[in-house]
Amino acid sequence: MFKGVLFDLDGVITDTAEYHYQAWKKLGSEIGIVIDRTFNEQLKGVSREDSLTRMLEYGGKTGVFTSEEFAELAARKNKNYVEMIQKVSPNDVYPGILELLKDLKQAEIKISLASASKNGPFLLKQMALTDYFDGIADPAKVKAGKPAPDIFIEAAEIVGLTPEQCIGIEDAQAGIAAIKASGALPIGVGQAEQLGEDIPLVASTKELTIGYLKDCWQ
Ligand code: B16
Ligand code: MG
Repeated sequence: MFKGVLFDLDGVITDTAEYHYQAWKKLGSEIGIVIDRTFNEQLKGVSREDSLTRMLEYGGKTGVFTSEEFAELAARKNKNYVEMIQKVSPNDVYPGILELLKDLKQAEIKISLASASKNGPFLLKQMALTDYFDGIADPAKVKAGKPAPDIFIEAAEIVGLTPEQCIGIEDAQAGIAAIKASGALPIGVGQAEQLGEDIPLVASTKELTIGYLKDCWQ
């Protein structure tokens, strides 16, 4: 049996992925870069700075901004995003997630957060989920962001496990790649088009029951 579950946050526990998209879109419109949802798939799970780098590349503006301006743009996006997430509440937890957390706790399976977001602890607090988590990996501490495995390795280690003993749950291409590279068993939330045909996928978090996780493990 698996001994831990490593959770992505944005797009798995709640729909902040939409706020990230809106905040990047707004920043893009201020600097003359138009992004759409297809491009946004590439930003999911990717750190703030790496997302900005990708967006500048996409808009043909690589090298246009100094490092100070780059930092200002990243901070501006985050300011908008942080304003949007003030209203996040327990009502915003995706269907099935609270039941899953309760069932995992009852089964004494470790619960750890493997989010690239520096706003993760704030969001868990807003949704009243902090107490369910045995560990929260700090994305500022890991060397390389998703698709590198580092954050999933860290999330397993802080709860005393190896990734091989864990299931990782993700909604993003970069995140699934990171789980695979870590050695944990991936489960994707989303479509095969984005996440691939080779892993178990659920269309909705409602399907993420402890029974489903056990089936995937076997
Ligand atoms: P922040 P996850 C990721 O969270 C988001 O998917 C990604 O869009 C965002 O850029 C990244 O966190 C960094 O977030 O700017 O709040 O530090 O999906 O890994 O939970
Ligand atoms: Mg995500």
